Amino acid sequence: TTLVLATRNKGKTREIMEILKGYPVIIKNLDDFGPIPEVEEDGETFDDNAYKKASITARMLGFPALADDSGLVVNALNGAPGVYSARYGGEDLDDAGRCDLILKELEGKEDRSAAFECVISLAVPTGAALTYEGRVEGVITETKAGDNGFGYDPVFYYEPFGKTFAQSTSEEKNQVSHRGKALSEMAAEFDKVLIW
Ligand code: ITT
Repeated sequence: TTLVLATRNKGKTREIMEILKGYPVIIKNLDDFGPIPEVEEDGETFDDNAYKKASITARMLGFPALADDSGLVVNALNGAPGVYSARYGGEDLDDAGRCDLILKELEGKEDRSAAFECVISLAVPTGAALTYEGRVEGVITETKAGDNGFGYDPVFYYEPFGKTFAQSTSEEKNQVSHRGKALSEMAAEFDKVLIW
């Protein structure tokens, strides 16, 4: 079975490939198909965006497609950046800039609890899809720490590890992460997935 990863995010791609290593699928990336139009992410939930990315890609390319929509949910910020995690603070900020913005917005706030959430949508070319979800809770640090991972990992402190996700190895992170959980749920019913 061929599976197209419907993402342009390199950090996600790396983690998804690592997690699915050993499963009987041939993974293709969007870049393998040459120039194709961007899918506009205008949904209000992770679910909407994941389904949209997976189903449009599967229809367009004629292969099953897997999309990941995910983000950081900060309680003291009423759930922000949430579905806007990738572009929070505007197009000019990079990952480090977005981490700094979160730290600034949490200055003086007592509640630093947060979670990463992930919805994986697996769609076939007809548009039918299966959905898997994962969530992991953590605490926003006072300063950035660590160089591994991507996105908000340097400010996401995972208490059971006693360090941030950016200070963890990818094996450690994948064991407990929102993405790791959603994908292992998918892997648990891979037989169903494979007959598609
Ligand atoms: P695609 O839509 O092409 O997959 P994207 O980066 O636009 O890429 P999202 O809209 O799902 O994807 O945005 C998710 C953002 O949430 C991502 O850019 C990170 O900033 C953040 N994020 C998600 N998972 C993360 C993780 O495991 N560690 C750190 N940050 C994460």
